[in-house]
Amino acid sequence: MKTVNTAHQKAWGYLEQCLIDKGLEPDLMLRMVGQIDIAIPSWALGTGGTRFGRFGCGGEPRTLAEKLNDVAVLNRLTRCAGSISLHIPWDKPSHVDDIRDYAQHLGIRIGSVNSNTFQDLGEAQSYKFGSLSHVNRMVREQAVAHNMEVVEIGKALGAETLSLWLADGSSYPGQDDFMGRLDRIKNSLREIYDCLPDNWQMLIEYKPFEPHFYSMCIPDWGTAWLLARECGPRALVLVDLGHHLPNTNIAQIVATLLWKGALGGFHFNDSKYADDDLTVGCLRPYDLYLIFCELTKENTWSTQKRNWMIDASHNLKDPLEDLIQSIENIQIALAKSLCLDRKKLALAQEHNDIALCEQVLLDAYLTDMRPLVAEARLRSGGMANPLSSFRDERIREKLIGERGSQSKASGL
Ligand SMILES: [Mn+2]
Repeated sequence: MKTVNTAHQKAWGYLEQCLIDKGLEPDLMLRMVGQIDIAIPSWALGTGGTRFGRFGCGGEPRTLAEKLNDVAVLNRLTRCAGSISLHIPWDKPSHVDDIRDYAQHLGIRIGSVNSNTFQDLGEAQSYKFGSLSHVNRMVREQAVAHNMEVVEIGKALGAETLSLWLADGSSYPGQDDFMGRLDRIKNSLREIYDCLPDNWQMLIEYKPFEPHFYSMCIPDWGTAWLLARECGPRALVLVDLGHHLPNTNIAQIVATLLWKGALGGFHFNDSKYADDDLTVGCLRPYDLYLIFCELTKENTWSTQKRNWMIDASHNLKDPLEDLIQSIENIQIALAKSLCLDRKKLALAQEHNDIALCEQVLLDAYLTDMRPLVAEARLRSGGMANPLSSFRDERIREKLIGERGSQSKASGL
């Protein structure tokens, strides 16, 4: 342990001096990196699966209380995972007060509550052909009522954000009427929005494909923003990194949404082909960095309430290890973006000096910011290397001992 600390002190001392020499403020950077609050979704705490199968890792949380325990472990190690996002009804608590008190006891907040109208769970009306945009009024009413129930549960738990992703769409041309569907979805969203408490936000998530392949009701950020505008100022757009067609320039989308004050939050993950839900930054760390360069531009970072969340599915890796890696990669991308010499970049842009523009971006990107991320964590009481600590403390083995090797939470 002593060697690790000495090595860290050396690396941090060197980096700190480099940052000062560049005219940056290491203390401010430490605060910004240390204070990012990344919500953990309840559904990412257990092993996910594919349409072919699921291979559990054991010791997975079986109840909402156990999910809270797992988030508390992540937060103890990283000090920036202090909230959990819930999916209703998967996480519908039988005793709301108990869960609220237990979360408080663990120092965990309820980040956002997510409604579920993409599967039938015993309701009177089926969501097979849609929910908030369904042609049948009774289905729409059921879906609206479900969202209102989610808000009620969220209120009781202290949440302040409703996240909506709709599976509504069509797989064949002519199956549905585009404009009629937009009208119906707008009316349903308005009904939900009008019932939100004043301090709540409604986040509208988009996705161009899946489960439908001809059209999705809310396929892109533009449609999400148009619908949000129909509702009111507390309706905003949620960007899920995996919800884009391959090679989409997400940094540009983020900039456009920031320009309009329309960005409500993020679902972080990474992907090779589609909505692969892989570890954040495992494949395209440079793209993630470019997104953070937009997010941390002057006057936009920290001026708005943001909902940062990891939305990933862990099929092969230990879910907690995967989440630790995702958190680390988000913090590294953030830290790198804070190294960007924006004055130099602006000047190079003014002169159309493309090579220099790219060089300035790369200078920041290629700076090894891991010592700063570790230092930020140490200063807030976390671990320099959370993944090593997770393994050294044999946390998974202990969880398997407590919960068994076959445990699996509902809805995962
Ligand atoms: Mn998502």
